[in-house]
Amino acid sequence: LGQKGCVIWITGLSGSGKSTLACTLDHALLKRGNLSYIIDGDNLRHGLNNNLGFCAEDRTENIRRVGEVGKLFADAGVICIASVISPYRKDRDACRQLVPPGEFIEVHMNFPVSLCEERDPKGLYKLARAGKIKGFTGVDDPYEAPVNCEVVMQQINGRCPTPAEMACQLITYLEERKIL
Ligand code: GGZ
Repeated sequence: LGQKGCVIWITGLSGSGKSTLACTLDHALLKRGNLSYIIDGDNLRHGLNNNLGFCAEDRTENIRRVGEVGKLFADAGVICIASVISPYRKDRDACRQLVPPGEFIEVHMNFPVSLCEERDPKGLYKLARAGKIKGFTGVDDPYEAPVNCEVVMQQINGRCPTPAEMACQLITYLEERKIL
């Protein structure tokens, strides 16, 4: 395959662009002949994790399962792109411990909640502000930002990088680390 299995763990608020980046990266990898697979919080919650909600215990269990599935893909030599809010640091760190050193690449979508709320692609912030969704991350539920993650995505001179630019940055990172 010309690649090493790994887990690219994209963490950040709802509306921060995780899924879009995952999709763009997935396509870019496919185009260069690599094998990748996206596990998305939203998708897994319809199947494997359909018994879980959004209380702290359920989020922790959701992330544990995503981490274990990611480990299986990485073991199989696949570049697994996990796209989940994963709001708790200890849960992300536990997932990191599941794979060999260097094979867990944590990517923080570090965009202000105000920006994510402006985008509000599914209207969920609106519902959360209106009190119709309780315990919404970034509104009335915590998000613990990574402290020492591999890659941080953020605004530069007030401008957000495009999904293509971010995917490109990640591919360069993977090439430098000899994963690609
Ligand atoms: C956060 C919520 C909530 C609450 C529903 N808090 O933007 P989306 O819609 O498509 O992605 C969010 C998704 C989050 O699922 P995760 O599995 O990534 O969450 S976690 O890592 O915390 O387990 C959002 C939607 O589910 N959603 N209710 N209360 N996001």
